[in-house]
Amino acid sequence: MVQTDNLSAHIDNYFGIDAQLSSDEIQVRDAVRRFVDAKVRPYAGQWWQDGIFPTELVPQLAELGVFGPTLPEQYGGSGLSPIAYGLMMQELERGDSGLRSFASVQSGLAMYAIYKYGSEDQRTAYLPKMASGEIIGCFGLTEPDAGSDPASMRTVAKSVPGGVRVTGVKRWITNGNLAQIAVVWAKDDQGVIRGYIVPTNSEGFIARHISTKASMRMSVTSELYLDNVFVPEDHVLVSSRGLGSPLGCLTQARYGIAWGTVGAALDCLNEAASYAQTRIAFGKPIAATQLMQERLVDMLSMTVNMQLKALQLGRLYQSGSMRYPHVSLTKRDNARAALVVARMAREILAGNGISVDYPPIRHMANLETVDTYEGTYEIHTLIVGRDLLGENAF
Ligand code: TGC
Ligand code: FAD
Repeated sequence: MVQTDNLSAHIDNYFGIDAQLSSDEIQVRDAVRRFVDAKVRPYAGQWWQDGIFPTELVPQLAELGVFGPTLPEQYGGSGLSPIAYGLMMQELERGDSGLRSFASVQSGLAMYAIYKYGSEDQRTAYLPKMASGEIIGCFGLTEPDAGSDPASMRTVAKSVPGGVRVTGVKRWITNGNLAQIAVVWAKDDQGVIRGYIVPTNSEGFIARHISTKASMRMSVTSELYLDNVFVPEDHVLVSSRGLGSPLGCLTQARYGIAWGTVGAALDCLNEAASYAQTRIAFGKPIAATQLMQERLVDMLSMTVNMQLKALQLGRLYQSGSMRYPHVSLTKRDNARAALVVARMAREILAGNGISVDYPPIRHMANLETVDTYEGTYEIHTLIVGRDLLGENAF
């Protein structure tokens, strides 16, 4: 029998993934893992139950370089490889999807929007402070009546002398009540979607915390109300134009989710396997029963598939040949597979499995959101279907 102490290493590296990573990538991954093991995993169940995001960890997360890891150092980034970024997300989500979400929104959505579509002045004004966690950002695309189909958004930015006035409602916005700035997407006078950097202390801006979630309880999710909020001209994301701009940001964050979900699956598999080795029923460990072995091998198989797909996606990214349908396929499949693995882990822990004293049910509830946000399973199916068959079936 593999001893419980070695079990995690045995499972994590079952298909020899470590040999495919550079020493820098392993170093980055292990640093985030040590942090999550020491500062997050022991408390995650309680934070989740209480609906608390541990904001005191933000400076330490910044120190680890998780905000803007792939951005150039001149903007406070770490200039890391896409695979190193993915591994960071994996380790954060091993702790909790809400922790990874915080970093995804800060880096992949808010910082990336400013980096990609902002002016040089906007980059230098915001990105270094966002990398250090001094400024928190959120990303407002979804509305109460426009989720999967963001082109139907109603939020408008009307031209006025010196800038625009933004009016509308954004719903389900991660970090909304923590953020100092919101990247808000709205239609201009010509009906073109553009991005606006909106300080959250602007007159007419209100963030309302959504407290009824039974998923992602460690993450802060909000509704943003913008009532005629004045946004000066120099806060418009200069090169943003059309739906492709916010969707370009989503590609970055979806890439992070494709990796993050591997971490949630690994945590569930590790927990279930070690539980099965020590839980006695009918005079022997449940790991010694054929049915439990089949279940754990199925979980391992799904997790290995997730790892390999994330790694190949990272290689495509690194070589410049990643296209957004590749990201959709991986986000779709890995989020769904992680959800299945988490449910199976919950079953193996049985009665104990329904308690947040153990991670599987927390991951399972979180992964319902992960399967939905950044494009639902169905939307990613249709994105890939269109790419495969050349027919738009939305
Ligand atoms: P469509 O005609 O397909 O596209 C419009 C333009 O955008 C381009 N494009 C993309 N570019 C980059 N990355 C992508 N993923 C892109 N997808 C499309 C496309 O080439 C086109 O460019 P151009 O130059 O031809 O104009 O637009 P559509 O209206 O048919 O809709 C497409 C659809 C359904 C795929 C899209 O609207 C979609 O992805 N819907 C899902 C919405 C979504 O994912 N929302 C996420 C909100 S943010 C969030 O959930 C954060 S959670 C964060 C966390 O906590 O981790
Ligand atoms: P709908 O669009 O109403 O979809 C309802 C159902 O219909 C889904 O099952 C969908 O797959 C299906 N459907 C829709 N169209 C089709 C079709 N053509 N064919 C087949 N099926 C279809 N958004 C942000 O902008 N920023 C954030 O930070 C953010 N964070 C989030 C955090 C959490 C905790 C959650 C839950 C959501 C967050 N979202 C955020 C919003 C998220 O991206 C949306 O919930 C998601 O895109 C789906 O939109 P919807 O909920 O309006 O579902």
